[in-house]
Amino acid sequence: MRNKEVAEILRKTAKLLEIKGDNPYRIRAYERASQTIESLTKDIEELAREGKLENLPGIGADLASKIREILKTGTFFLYEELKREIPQTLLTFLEIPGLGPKKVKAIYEKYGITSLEELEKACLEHKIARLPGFGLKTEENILKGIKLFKERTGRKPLGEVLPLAEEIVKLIKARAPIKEIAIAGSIRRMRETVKDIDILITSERPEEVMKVVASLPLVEEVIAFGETKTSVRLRLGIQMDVRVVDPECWGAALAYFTGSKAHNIRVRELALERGLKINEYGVFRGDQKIAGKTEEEVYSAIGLPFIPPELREDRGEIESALQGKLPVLVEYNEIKGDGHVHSKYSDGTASLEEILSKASAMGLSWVAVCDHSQSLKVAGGVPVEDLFKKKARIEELNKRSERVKLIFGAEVDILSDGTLDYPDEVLKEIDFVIASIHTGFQQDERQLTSRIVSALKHPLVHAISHPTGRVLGEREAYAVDLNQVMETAKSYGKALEINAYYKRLDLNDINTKACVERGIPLIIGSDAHFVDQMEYLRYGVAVARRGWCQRENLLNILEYEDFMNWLRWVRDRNQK
Ligand code: DGT
Ligand code: CA
Ligand code: ZN
Repeated sequence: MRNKEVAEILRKTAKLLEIKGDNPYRIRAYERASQTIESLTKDIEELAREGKLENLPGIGADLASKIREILKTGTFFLYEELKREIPQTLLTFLEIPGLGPKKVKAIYEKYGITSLEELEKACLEHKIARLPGFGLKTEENILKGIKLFKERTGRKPLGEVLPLAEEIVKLIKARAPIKEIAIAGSIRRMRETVKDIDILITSERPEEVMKVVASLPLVEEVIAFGETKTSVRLRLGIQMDVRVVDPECWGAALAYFTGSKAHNIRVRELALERGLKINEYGVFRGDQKIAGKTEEEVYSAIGLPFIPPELREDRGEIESALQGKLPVLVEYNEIKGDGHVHSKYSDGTASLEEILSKASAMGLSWVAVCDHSQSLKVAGGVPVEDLFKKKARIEELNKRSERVKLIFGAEVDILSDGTLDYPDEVLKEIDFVIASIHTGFQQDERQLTSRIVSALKHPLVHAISHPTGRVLGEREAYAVDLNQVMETAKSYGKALEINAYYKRLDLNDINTKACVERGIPLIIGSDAHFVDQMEYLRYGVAVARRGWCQRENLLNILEYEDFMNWLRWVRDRNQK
């Protein structure tokens, strides 16, 4: 049944036409068709095959042919055209109480606002109230609407939820009679965003445990209370499901509730092929339970090695596991350096000394201090004179610091014409040059791609930072042909960054995997602007692992001297 899919496209078409200010009859026609199809109990594909689409109420020859086009191609001409004309993100604005299509259109046309965050900001700055037909009251309503909408729909970034989940685990451990406890679900898989917190526990006194859970200080509301499962709503606006399971089933439950669903389905199919049954209680041959206590035992009963949670997305891990070719993923504690940190020299808050001591506390051996370049005034871009002061200071500090070294780096802006924001004589004095785009996002794909490609080809550049520019929940990736970027990086031996700031995670897991497959070197950078943000490195490692990264793919595992050698080697190779 593809009814939902078809209804959804027609509904979005109606909305986009509304924002555009199109003919109301046409808009209504798409809306009605969408509702009709949504409420159908018959399969739309079948109706189309039987030539009966035209019999549906409100669907004439014209709409019927469009529906056939959707069924054939997954989309249709008008919808594609509208999507090119109007940013699709505006559709979410219509879901906000207090915002109709006319208002959305006015806001977009006046300020070019396309994300909820920008809209929120504009309201707080009272820019919206100033628009004709708006006013302070409307603005206030929009703000309320945004808040509700976020609570209703939002997946939350891992970087916000994981620390909370860990805090909760600590509290439960301290207060309740538990034996084992683990975070499962998408958090255990380290997915970039998560819907809820899934926690598994074993205990001999489940009721006591659940009472502790229900009365945790972070709990806003108990949705369901039971000895085996309790669900609560946390103050952050996120749900948490806690399950107490039998220790004999611990491994099976952990595997089941870690998911992903797609991975579980493949594992279950494999079990069936082998005459076994698997569920959250164990692996069974007929009525006999043959595994369940540990995850290793569960996987092994089905003929699989243990598969790291970060890989469990049905992206080829089952096939690789069956062939004995699972990657040996880079480990969280193998990271020796941070490839991208900002200091007081640009818009960071930390002094070089503070960065050194944080790195030391984290057990790192090097940190590349990559401040913004001169023309990025909003981010305190470093003028050339100060660059050399910074260089001298780093050399001085490095002499005194045995275990941890700073690397003199820069995050150099790629200007709109593809040239770099420092002259070559300056660039060649900088040990580590990462280049990135901070302005001119609106350019088309050809221009943006060629900017990045020329930066990659520049002999003094080592890496591209946050290659797609996306910011979770705030900004979509800019239009860039990543394939071409990767090809260029590959042929010039340059690295691409996994920016570990939890709202960026750019490259993401899928693009990281594409780089790994092509043998492109990767470098994780926390992009910290406060020293504590260096701890975001773990989210970068998570992306690396989800992208099948092994030691050989990642520059951060190198010792300081080896990394410095790589930096020189890249320049030597490109200057010949
Ligand atoms: P989320 O919460 O959307 O960020 O992602 P998950 O993966 O944590 O999803 P969630 O919380 O709905 O369910 C947790 C795990 O439970 C999921 O990864 C796999 C398992 N699970 C849930 N529903 C099903 C199902 O219908 N079939 C199978 N095989 N597994 C399921
Ligand atoms: Ca979940
Ligand atoms: Zn940066």
